[in-house]
Amino acid sequence: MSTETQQLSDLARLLANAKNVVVLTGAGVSKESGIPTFRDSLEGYWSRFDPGELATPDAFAKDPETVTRWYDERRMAALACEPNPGHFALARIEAAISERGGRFTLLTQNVDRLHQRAGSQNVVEVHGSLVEWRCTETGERYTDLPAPFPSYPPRSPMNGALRPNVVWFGESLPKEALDAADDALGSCDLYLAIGTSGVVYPATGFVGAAKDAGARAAELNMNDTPVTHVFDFTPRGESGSLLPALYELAFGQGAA
Ligand code: BJW
Repeated sequence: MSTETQQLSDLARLLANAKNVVVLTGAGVSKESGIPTFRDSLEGYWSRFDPGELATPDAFAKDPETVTRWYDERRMAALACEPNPGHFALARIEAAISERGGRFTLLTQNVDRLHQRAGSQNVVEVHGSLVEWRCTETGERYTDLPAPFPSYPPRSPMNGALRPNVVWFGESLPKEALDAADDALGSCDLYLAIGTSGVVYPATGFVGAAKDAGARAAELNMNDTPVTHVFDFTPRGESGSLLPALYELAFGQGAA
């Protein structure tokens, strides 16, 4: 058995018996649905912009038109994409764990809602959602909005400028999301970080909280990251292949 296969089957054995599983997903999980990762070079018109510079309150204050156009293009692209086998496998893993009375929490940094569309139930959007926009004057949130918007920045019915309800650099994560993450991580016994580069705080610190609670931790990614050394298991590959294989090994017919 190769080291890679051995890692996945050791991890599957832990998953099959875990009582409180916490998963953190990043852009790599949606890549096979056709959504570029955050740090990929984008194509076409948007290749002239650095996403790290557009995802800031300053960028929105200086050039709301460009920022909201970028988010609107991404919103429409996300709505046109479908969940991939990695999203569906996570939903099946949650169902299998819930069925036997375990706890499963999916913390996602992704703003595309593909986990929910794949059937995941307990999803915490730590960086918000592209589908939801909020009024910069009243804070009111809107989801049923025209796609594309007729003008940039889009306007609320009361004519306030709308911004995407996502978390930009320098902004705090939503308190309810941080509380839900803390609560799940505090008693977690297995933690999986999937398709994330591990460079953005505070999400990259979640593995530390899980390990403090005594959890084993796995990083599923195509590549090593700056935090790889913290993890006990590091299977390498595309999440759209690794996750269905992990589900089969843990819960499928002939599972260990
Ligand atoms: C595959 C795959 C496949 C590919 N299968 N794998 C200095 C030091 C420390 C911290 C800071 C600092 N200066 C500022 C900070 C704080 C800052 C931060 O972390 N900055 C770092 C960049 C240094 N964080 C914040 O500001 C956060 N707020 C906060 O901390 O508040 C308090 C505070 C404020 C200020 C100062 C100090 C404290 C908020 C962070 C919000 C992040 N927002 C974004 C944009 C969301 C909206 C949008 O989508 O536009 O969230 S940034 C972007 O990065 C996005 C992502 O969710 C996030 C993480 O990216 P992710 O998901 O990991 O994607 P990639 O592209 O990086 O990686 C993809 C991975 O997948 C790769 O590893 C591939 O190998 C892999 N992959 N295909 C499996 N098929």
